[in-house]
Amino acid sequence: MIQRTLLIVKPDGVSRGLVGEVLKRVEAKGLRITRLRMVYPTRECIEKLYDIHKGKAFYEGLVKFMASGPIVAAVIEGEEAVKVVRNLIGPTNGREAPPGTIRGDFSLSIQENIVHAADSPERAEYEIETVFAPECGFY
Ligand code: FUP
Repeated sequence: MIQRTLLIVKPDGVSRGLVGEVLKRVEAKGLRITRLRMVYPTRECIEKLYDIHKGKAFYEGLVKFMASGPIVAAVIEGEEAVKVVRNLIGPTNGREAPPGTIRGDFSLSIQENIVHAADSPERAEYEIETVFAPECGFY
């Protein structure tokens, strides 16, 4: 089934110059990039993006980190795109993510783990709406 999902290169991925590397892997897999936006997000936009994590111990640090610099958001389309992109990025903790995954190859951190990807088609629609809204930020 053709799906669309949201992939974000986080501030650490952008500042480390990994935007091209991440997008290259998505395209090499055979998925299509159908929208792209670089945005320096407001705190409000990130709070909306991560609404499901509100109240958790790592929430404040996560929001501050995600609003600390520009991010690159991409809408990705293809067969089972949600699962395929989750597999490309790997598990949350970069130290445990297997080599060959984006996090496994480029991160040693749980928080600064280069990328975010939606975990369901419903979340993908919500997150795309959030991050591509003009008021998400500037750039
Ligand atoms: P993931 O879907 O793999 O991005 O992971 P989660 O939805 O569980 O967490 C979202 C983000 O919160 C992670 F990318 C990083 C951050 N996080 C922490 O900083 N500490 C934690 O213990 C768990 C998550």
